[in-house]
Amino acid sequence: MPIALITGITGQAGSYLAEFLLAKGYQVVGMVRRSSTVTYERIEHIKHDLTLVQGDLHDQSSLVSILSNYQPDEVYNLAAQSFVATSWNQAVLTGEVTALGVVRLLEAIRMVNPKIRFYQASSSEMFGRAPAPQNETTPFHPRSPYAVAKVYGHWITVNYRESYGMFTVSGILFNHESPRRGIEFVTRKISDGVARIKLGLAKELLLGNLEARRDWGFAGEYVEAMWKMLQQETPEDFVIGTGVAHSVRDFCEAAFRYVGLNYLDYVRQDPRFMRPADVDLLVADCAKARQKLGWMPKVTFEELVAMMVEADLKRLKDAS
Ligand code: NAP
Ligand code: G4F
Repeated sequence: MPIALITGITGQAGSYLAEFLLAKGYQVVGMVRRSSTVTYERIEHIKHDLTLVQGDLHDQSSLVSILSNYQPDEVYNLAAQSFVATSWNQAVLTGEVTALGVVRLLEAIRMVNPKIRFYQASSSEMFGRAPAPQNETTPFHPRSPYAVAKVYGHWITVNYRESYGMFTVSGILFNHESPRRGIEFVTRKISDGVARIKLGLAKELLLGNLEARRDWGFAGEYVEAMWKMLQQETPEDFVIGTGVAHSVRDFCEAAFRYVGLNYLDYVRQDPRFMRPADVDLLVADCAKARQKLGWMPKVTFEELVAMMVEADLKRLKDAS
């Protein structure tokens, strides 16, 4: 039975990846960090099939122990301080976890077993201002401390491949969303806001930049691409997205329309949610992934919006 270690297993993508790998017959080891309250909400339903171990990307020796004790064949590094807005307020912490955390893990792998296959969760945020559509050869122009940290994570992953011949790959994923998305990210903030307004629990929805455009796909499908990257004969980096961009305004329009409301009656702009530097347009050219991985997303933008609004309506109704 192959063994996979997932860092960030309690996060949105980690939970879907764990489900996917369990279904493929893997033993799934999940690294979780110690906190005063348990954050297993997204993996509660599969918790008994997982091996959960304490560790932290800040702590090198915890990484070495986990690798030595469990001897994984594959490591998926999904852990990060992943919220772009927070990266301006906690720039050093973001660098420690999202950038240096990657090299701590790579060093641990190099020491324990350099044959382990390694996946790094890189981000389309690295492209920042680069002209769209973006692919594997597009130069990076990061626009936030988070994106700068991810650029380090990307290049150190490439560097360990080139320096030591290790099987390390960087998956450059565009925004992926789901009902499990953290509540502070814009899509989930909108789906939750729409559900609250529809159920009479809120009157308005405060947002920042409505004109930013993103390539939004369904997280549940993107984890297969991560796995496929580690099954290739040779390690290479891949861009993963849908190839279609929508604005935050489009997302609002579609989400409110889904429940029979007009977003213009409820959405207000609030400068508190504007960023010091934003990214205007991200859209993937994922021709390489289509050709070499045979990966194509199926869930459309409209289906994603509906899925998220439905889930929030149900959650709030069940809670009342
Ligand atoms: P997420 O929901 O924010 O999950 C982040 C995970 O990292 C959580 O499990 C969190 O643990 C863990 N973590 C944070 N700091 C840690 C530390 N110091 N040590 C160990 N674990 C730590 O993120 P996501 O949306 O699933 O994204 C997964 C990865 O893909 C991230 O690296 C993100 O930057 C990257 N990415 C995401 C997208 C996207 O659109 N979602 C696109 C491109 C790249 P707690 O539960 O304890 O907080
Ligand atoms: O949902 P967001 O916070 O996601 P962002 O910044 O694109 O980052 C996400 O995707 C990246 C991949 O490209 C990941 F690497 C990263 O970890 C994360 O998962 O914001 C999307 C857009 C931004 O332009 C933001 O300015 O929405 C705009 N926005 C407008 N109003 C807002 C809001 N974003 C948030 N979070 N909250 C608002 O009220």
